Amino acid sequence: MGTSNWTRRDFLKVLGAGAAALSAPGCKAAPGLSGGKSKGPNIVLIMSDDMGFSDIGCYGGEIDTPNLDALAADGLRFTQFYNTARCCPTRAALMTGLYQHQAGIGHMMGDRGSPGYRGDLNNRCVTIAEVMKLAGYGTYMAGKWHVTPHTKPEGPKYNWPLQRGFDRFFGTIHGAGSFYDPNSLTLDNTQIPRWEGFYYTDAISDYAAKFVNEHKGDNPFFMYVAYTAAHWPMHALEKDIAKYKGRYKQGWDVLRAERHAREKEMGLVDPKWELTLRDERVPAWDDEPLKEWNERRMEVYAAMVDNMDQGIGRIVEAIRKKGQLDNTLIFFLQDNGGCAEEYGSRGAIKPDPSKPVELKPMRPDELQTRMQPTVTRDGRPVRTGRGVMPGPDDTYIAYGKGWANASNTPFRLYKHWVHEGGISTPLICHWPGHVKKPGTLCHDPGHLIDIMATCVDVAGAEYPTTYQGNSIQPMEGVSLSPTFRGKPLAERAIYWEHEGNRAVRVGKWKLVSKHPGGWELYDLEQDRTEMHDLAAEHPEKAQELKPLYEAWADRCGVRPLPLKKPKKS
Ligand SMILES: [Ca+2]
Repeated sequence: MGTSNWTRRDFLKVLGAGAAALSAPGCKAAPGLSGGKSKGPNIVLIMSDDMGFSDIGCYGGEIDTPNLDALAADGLRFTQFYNTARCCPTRAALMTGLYQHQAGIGHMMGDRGSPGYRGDLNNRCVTIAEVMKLAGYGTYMAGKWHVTPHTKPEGPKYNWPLQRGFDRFFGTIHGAGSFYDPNSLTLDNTQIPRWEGFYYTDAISDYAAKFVNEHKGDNPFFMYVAYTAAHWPMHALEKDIAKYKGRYKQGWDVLRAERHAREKEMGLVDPKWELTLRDERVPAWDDEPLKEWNERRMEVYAAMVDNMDQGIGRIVEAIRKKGQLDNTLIFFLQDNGGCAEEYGSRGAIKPDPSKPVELKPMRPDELQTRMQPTVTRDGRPVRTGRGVMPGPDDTYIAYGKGWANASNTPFRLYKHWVHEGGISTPLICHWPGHVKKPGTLCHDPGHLIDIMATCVDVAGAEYPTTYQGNSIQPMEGVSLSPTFRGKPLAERAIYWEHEGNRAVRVGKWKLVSKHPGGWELYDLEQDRTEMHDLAAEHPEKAQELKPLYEAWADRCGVRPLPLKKPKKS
């Protein structure tokens, strides 16, 4: 790995170098804002897709993320921040400050026949962009939207970013696609074809930096940057993959052990929490027959994250060049845990490489409509299957369970489930002068719903009770700003439901169920890796938490499985 002798000192050195870079001479505090209604800071909310708790450097990963590490060194890192375990629900909760069912997106983009599961943002919620716009902010978005089923070029567009509070938008309406040729690629309200040399992660970074550069006036801006890295397919540029060649030779078992050691060293996880066992469906690395293929899958994954970090560096640089870095609150988080879906990576290689296929190339101006293209622009077949070496545009596969298991070190389960591996995310908060002790950790539990509350708080914005004639549900979260000053958050209950997987956490206690199983109870202070179910030992605690969950589920429109099938409209 070349990282086994990584010490705390090495990490601090990296962080220190980054911090120095960020606060280089010439980077003076921004002048006070004048003009716009809000005197609040700029807010940049960056989220990545399908990554585990331990992937980035400042959370124990070996992937090079110097720009995120620098933000962490100068900011605050949460060790117990939570998402909803899945793409669409996370985006719905993040954007609205409500639980996803309250915003209409309890599952994915299909209509499951009840208000909590319409698969489309409802009109009883507002987005952060809508609230910030009311406060006088410029509002920009680059990246993946994924909170409406209407992804076609001609709409309907009532729930596209420009209709939900953003002044400018570049990105994709749909939730997944090729990084070289994504479907539903959109500029403002118009779908566009990809251009020559296109790579989606770079395009998101460049548009975000461009929006920073083009922002005019004295009013602050809110920008949402939603990367699709490192969601499948494993697509990365050769220059970025080259850096990771051979880095995963020792396999997922060693990787998990190394990441766990660094997490303990950095104080991110408690040494008394046992490292979870390897997923029983994953072979020991020594027994894995396709080592070269598996190494390549992880090399590409790492390269995708690396490229995103480079782009975050360019966005931060654009803000710094404007003299606005000290006046900008930057968040970084991830939308769900590492993804064990073996998308495109099972079975024989298709189409069969030994049998030539004749495919029609796509016109340069043709809109891409397929999540998984069958053909590259120049007419080569896009291949899936076990053994396809990922990276280039004619492949479409996932990185697989073994690496997802390592991404989620030291926790259990994955994207979809609400055990800690599915819902735990890094949260970095960077705001010079306001985060009082740079480089520190906050161990208070927090949730996506808190981002809206924090934005409203720091911007001095008003969260509306009615919007465009509709009455708006009160926000569910709390402002995280006390934690910037080293103050604790008040204890409260936090809830999850996704695909019948359920949980409630109050303080150190978490009651959790993996559908269709029963309730398990964990003391997260002693055992955050959920290795020792205390439901039988502490039935009174389980009995205390169960009605809390049920009351929440009832209040927020959560329905038990099976949900109805999507209806044809
Ligand atoms: Ca995701």
